[in-house]
Amino acid sequence: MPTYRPPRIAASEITPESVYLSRRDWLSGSAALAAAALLPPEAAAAALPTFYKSRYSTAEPKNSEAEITGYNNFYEFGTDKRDPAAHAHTLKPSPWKVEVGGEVAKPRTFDLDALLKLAPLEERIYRLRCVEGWSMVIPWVGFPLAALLKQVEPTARGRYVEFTTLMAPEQMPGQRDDVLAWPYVEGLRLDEAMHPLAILAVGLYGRPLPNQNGAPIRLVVPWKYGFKSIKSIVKIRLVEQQPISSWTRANPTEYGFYSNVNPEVDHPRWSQATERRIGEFFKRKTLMFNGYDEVAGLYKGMDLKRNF
Ligand SMILES: Nc1nc2c(c(=O)[nH]1)N[C@H]1C(S)=C(S)[C@@H](COP(=O)(O)O)O[C@H]1N2
Ligand SMILES: [Mo]
Repeated sequence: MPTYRPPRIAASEITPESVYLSRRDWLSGSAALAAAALLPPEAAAAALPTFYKSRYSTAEPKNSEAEITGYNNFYEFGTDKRDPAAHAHTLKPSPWKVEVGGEVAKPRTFDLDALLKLAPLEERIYRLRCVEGWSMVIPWVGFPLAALLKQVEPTARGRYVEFTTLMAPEQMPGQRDDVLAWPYVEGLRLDEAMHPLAILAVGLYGRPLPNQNGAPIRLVVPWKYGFKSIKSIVKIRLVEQQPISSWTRANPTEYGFYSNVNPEVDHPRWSQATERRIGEFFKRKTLMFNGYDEVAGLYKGMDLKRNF
C-alpha cells in the first residue's frame, strides 16, 4: 500500500543558513519562494505563496513534522491514528472549491487561488489540544477566517457559521462506515469565527497541507478541542440557528457546541485536567482556553459548565 511521503524541501535546507536566519524574522516565505524558482514546474506549483511570521505564535518547541503528519484524527480515512497517513493519498485536493453562502449579502464560490489572495499568509505556531487528552504544537500557515467572512458580508441574521467537509466516499473510504453522520460538520458563533486567532490553514511546516492534515484548507481554532478544527472544507454557510456538529449529533452529552478547552469541565468518560504533549512522557496541566486567554471576553457572563 502506498504510504504518504511529504515534500522534501525546507526553506532552511536551500538558503544558506546566514541568509535564512537574517530573513526569518520578517519573511519566512521568501526563502521558500526563492527555492521554488529552482525547482521543476510541478514542484513550484506545490509551493505556498510568501508568508509572514505571526505575533500570535507560541514560542514553545514545535512537534516534529513526522509527529504532526503521522498521528491524526481524520475519520474519513479510518479511526486509527495511523490511518490518515496511510490512506489519505486518495483525497484529491486540487482542483478545489469552497462555496460560501447562506445569510450573506455576497455569496461566492472561491477556488484555492482566490482563497490565497484574501489576506497575507502567516505562519501561526499554535497548540492543538485533542479532547482525547493529547496535544501538539503545530506550525500552520494560513490566514484569518475573518478575512473570508468580511468578503461575503454576513447579514444581521447570520449569527453562526457552519462548516462542511468534502463528501466523497470514493476518495474518503471511511465515509462508508457510519462512525459519524457524514459529511463532517462543525460550527462557530460569528464572533468566535471573527476572532483573530481563528484561521483557515492551507499549509504546515511551510508547505501546502498534507492530505491527512486536511488538505487543501481546514479550520484551526486553537482555544477549542481539536475536533472543532474541521478538515478539507468545501462549504461555509452563515446561519441563524446554532449548527449541529457531527460530534454533537453523535453524542450530545459528550460533545457540546462550544467545546472550549477547559480543565474544569470533564468529559463524561475522562478528566480534562491534564494532557500529554505528543513526544513527552510526563503529563502537563491543561490550561483554560488552551492558554489562549485573549478569547475569554467572548464568553463573559456565560456558564461554561452548561455551555460546554
Ligand atoms: N473532517 C474532519 N475534520 C477533523 C477530524 C475528522 O475526523 N474529520 N478530526 C478532528 C480531530 S478530533 C482533531 S484532534 C483534529 C486533528 O488535526 P490534525 O490531524 O491535523 O492534527 O482534526 C479535527 N478535524
Ligand atoms: Mo480530537
